[in-house]
Amino acid sequence: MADNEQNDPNKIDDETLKTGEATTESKTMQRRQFVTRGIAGIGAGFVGAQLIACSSKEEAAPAAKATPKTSGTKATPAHAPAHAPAHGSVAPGQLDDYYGFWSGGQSGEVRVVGVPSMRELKRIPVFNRDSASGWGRDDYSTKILGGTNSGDTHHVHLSYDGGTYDGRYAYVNDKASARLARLRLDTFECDAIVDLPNAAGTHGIFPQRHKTGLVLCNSEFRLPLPNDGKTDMDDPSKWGAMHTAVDGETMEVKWQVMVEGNMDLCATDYTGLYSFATCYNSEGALNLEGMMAADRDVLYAFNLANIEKAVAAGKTTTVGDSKVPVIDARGENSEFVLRIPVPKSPHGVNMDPTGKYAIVSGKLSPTCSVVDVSKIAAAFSGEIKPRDCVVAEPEVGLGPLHTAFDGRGNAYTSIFIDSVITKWSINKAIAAHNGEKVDPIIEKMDVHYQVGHTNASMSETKDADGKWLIALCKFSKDRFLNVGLLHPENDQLIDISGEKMKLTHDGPTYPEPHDCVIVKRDILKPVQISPRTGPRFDMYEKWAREDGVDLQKDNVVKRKGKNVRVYMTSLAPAFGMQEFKVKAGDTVQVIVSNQDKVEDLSHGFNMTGHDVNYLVNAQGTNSMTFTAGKPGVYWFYCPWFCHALHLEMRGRMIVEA
Ligand code: CUK
Ligand code: CUA
Repeated sequence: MADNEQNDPNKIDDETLKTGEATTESKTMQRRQFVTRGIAGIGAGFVGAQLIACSSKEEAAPAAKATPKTSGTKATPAHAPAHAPAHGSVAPGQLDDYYGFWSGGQSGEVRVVGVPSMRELKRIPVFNRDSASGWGRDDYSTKILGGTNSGDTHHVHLSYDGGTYDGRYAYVNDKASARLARLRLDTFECDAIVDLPNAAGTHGIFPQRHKTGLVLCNSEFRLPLPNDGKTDMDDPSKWGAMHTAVDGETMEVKWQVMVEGNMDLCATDYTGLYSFATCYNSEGALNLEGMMAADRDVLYAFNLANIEKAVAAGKTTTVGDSKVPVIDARGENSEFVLRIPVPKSPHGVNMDPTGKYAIVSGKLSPTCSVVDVSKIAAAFSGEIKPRDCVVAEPEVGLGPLHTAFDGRGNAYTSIFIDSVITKWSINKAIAAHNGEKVDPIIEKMDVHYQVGHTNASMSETKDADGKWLIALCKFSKDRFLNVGLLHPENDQLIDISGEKMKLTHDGPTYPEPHDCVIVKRDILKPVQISPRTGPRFDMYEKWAREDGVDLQKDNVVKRKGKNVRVYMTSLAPAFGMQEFKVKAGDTVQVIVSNQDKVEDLSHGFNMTGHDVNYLVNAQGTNSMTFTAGKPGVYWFYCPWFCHALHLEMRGRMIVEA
């Protein structure tokens, strides 16, 4: 086993056979119910509208249910899928032009999809436990996950430099447990998860765009602050929510600003001055009717410079056990936060690629509010009213949720109730707002069915290129083979490069992607061989130093009392150790280092009968802690198809009484 390079695996067999093994075990499934199950026709623009995603009437009448309602006269039918190429325009063997990063919703993962082919390339486990890779089960990731077994990812965004992606990191929220995770994009692996104190329902997140700076995270759920069982338990009027800033480099929580309303979606401007949060419950209500009561809620605009100044000067407090500096900005507008009134229970907020406008999608109002970012300073200083920052409010359809951009001045808003994407002109909307007789609506395209997020290629950067738009439809009604109770959702890809929007692809996805970003492929520089850097390797190198072991070479058993570390190498098609002995009840860590240097030559380690399975990438190291079971012989084996003699890649753990 002296020369790695001479050990050539049987690549053809590998490719074919590995496919069947690379499945991800995804767990929690919980159908999302949209706005108002059981309550219809409440709110401006919603009289008679179908607020319920699938009423029982619809379920009983499948023939009638596939036709989405359209509000405008301009709806154009979606192109029949039969006319569209099966996989965008990417031939077998060709590479996609874009990486798509999809949140995996209740699966807790992030998915990587090639665009425009819509081929799913990878599932990156983040907040979930994955029996294929061992994520959430191996020694490193169990430490960063703590005791939490599930996650709910909604929003994936990449790190920025100068208004566009720098290709280094992706960040993703966990709504369920108020966490933020980071993926490193050289290895496409999660490298950090941080708990956000005093937060609940961490929903919208957004990194700063002028450089890799802060990542802002919104609490969707209001809490007593501190939530210690003693404070304000019976007085929800005093509850609040946290806008939390995490340092995108160190992943430390830097500060929090407390506001009175809840915060849903998040955006940052392009200059580093502001972050934004939509609030659909400015009422501070605890139930649905209350949350829908007011005709206007607000867009919070946070003044990051003023906040950082106050934090640096120590003009902050803390909440509960957390040491994180907090600014209490509840109540009135201040130097820290401005409340811009917008109709009605708004959802998405998206910055246009010029950096001039934040578009707030009205959800219970059929409008989008166009906020002129250049006016916000004057509103902070009191020269104009906050509402004067709104320079247009076009009617786009029933249930607008999110807005994407093509870099040519057009906005594309996902319209949930109408099941359409509305293309509209930002400049014309502003002109119409100023009294000109122009119609900002350019086109409405039916999508199938009940679209949540939409996003476009490079849309969240100054380099929005107007090629592809995705409609992440929450329901796939009759679009695919019936697979029983829970259906896939439907991701539709739309070509927006021409005059008219053109549907090119329907793709079923496992629940439930909420959002995605679509990134030019040359921005990312993934590595093929483990770089052996980062916290995972720091941990193993520390262990190896303690034990006087060379991870890359040694095959040795180190025992301290009942704790046994087994250091083992792997090189196709053999482990560096055929057999090791432990005693029943010992705490065992088998630390496998993969000596292979061939790209994608992954091994793994499965200890039969012990619930142990993990992946070891080329030049990587991994391990999992387990308790040696009853006395006997236990085979361990390599679970990844790595070589013609892959089945022979195994050994024995002898458990003695
Ligand atoms: S989202 Cu999280 S509820 Cu519209 Cu960004 Cu789906
Ligand atoms: Cu190594 Cu299979």
